[in-house]
Amino acid sequence: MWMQLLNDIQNGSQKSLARCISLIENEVSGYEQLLQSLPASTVPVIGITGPPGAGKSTLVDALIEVLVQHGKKIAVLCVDPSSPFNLGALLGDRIRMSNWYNHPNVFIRSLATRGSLGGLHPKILEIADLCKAAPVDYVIVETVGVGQSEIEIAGLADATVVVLVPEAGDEVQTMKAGLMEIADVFVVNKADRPEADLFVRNLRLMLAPSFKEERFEIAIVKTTATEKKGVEELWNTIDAHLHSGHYNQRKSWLLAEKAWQLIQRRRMSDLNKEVLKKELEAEYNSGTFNLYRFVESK
Ligand SMILES: Nc1nc2c(ncn2[C@@H]2O[C@H](COP(=O)(O)OP(=O)(O)OP(=O)(O)O)[C@@H](O)[C@H]2O)c(=O)[nH]1
Ligand SMILES: [Mg+2]
Repeated sequence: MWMQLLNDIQNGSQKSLARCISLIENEVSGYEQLLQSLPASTVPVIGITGPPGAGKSTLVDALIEVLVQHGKKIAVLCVDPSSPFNLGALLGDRIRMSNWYNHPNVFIRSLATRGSLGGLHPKILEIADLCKAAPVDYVIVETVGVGQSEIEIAGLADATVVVLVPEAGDEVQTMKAGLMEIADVFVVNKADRPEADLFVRNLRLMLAPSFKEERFEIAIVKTTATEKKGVEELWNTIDAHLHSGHYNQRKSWLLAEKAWQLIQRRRMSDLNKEVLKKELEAEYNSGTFNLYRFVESK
């Protein structure tokens, strides 16, 4: 089943891709072998992040249009932190909001974080890797920038786009350093608001010190996503970043972290607390019980 699925995905079946993502999310037996069979891929991942309501989804929709016009194929993953206020029905609405849901060159999938603490999504790396096996030119991952997720998106993405809005004027000074540090490209969306130009100037001033650290220059692009303004320029900026040859150090960290988790999981896989309890009980009654020798024997 799995190899057939992978084959279908590689041949462009969106249905198989959708099915396979669900199987991975649910850790259906065999998914690990499938992941091991994935060929190496250089499909770039573009991360779009920023505060809630900044216009990320509207912008992604507009970006898709630009890419489709350029003849590109794209997979889009939207990660929504699940909370009691953000139920499945709402997720459904978000998907339906997109004009591109039924386009043959566009695959869109919404993923709920299912309450995993802080992180983006427990299987985001696996799912992004799977999407990269499909015949797509880019994988776009939209995520709300909150806490831990910033580090993950920055490691996952070959280009990280941080979307801000002019209202955040005061907020920007105190904004979580996290979002500022990960940006390869800044977008000031809702540029139809009068404060936009001032905000861009302030942002530029704020970013100035980082030039001294010989960091490559971080681009700032103004967009009005609802009117699709600035979106072509945004794409050119992202594309330029992808071609800049800038190596994303964060990727190594994310991969190391993930490898660490997977190795830990594999090494622990034969350990079962029920069994441990029984073994401990047996030893405990032997009269020579020592917890630390017991652990050493494992
Ligand atoms: N005025 C104006 N409104 C915008 C613009 N872009 C998006 N919006 C509006 O902002 C609201 C939020 O847009 P979304 O695209 O859902 O924002 P988001 O960042 O994806 O939101 P979350 O996924 O909930 O974090 C919507 O009502 C959009 O119509 C813009 O350029 N100008
Ligand atoms: Mg959104």
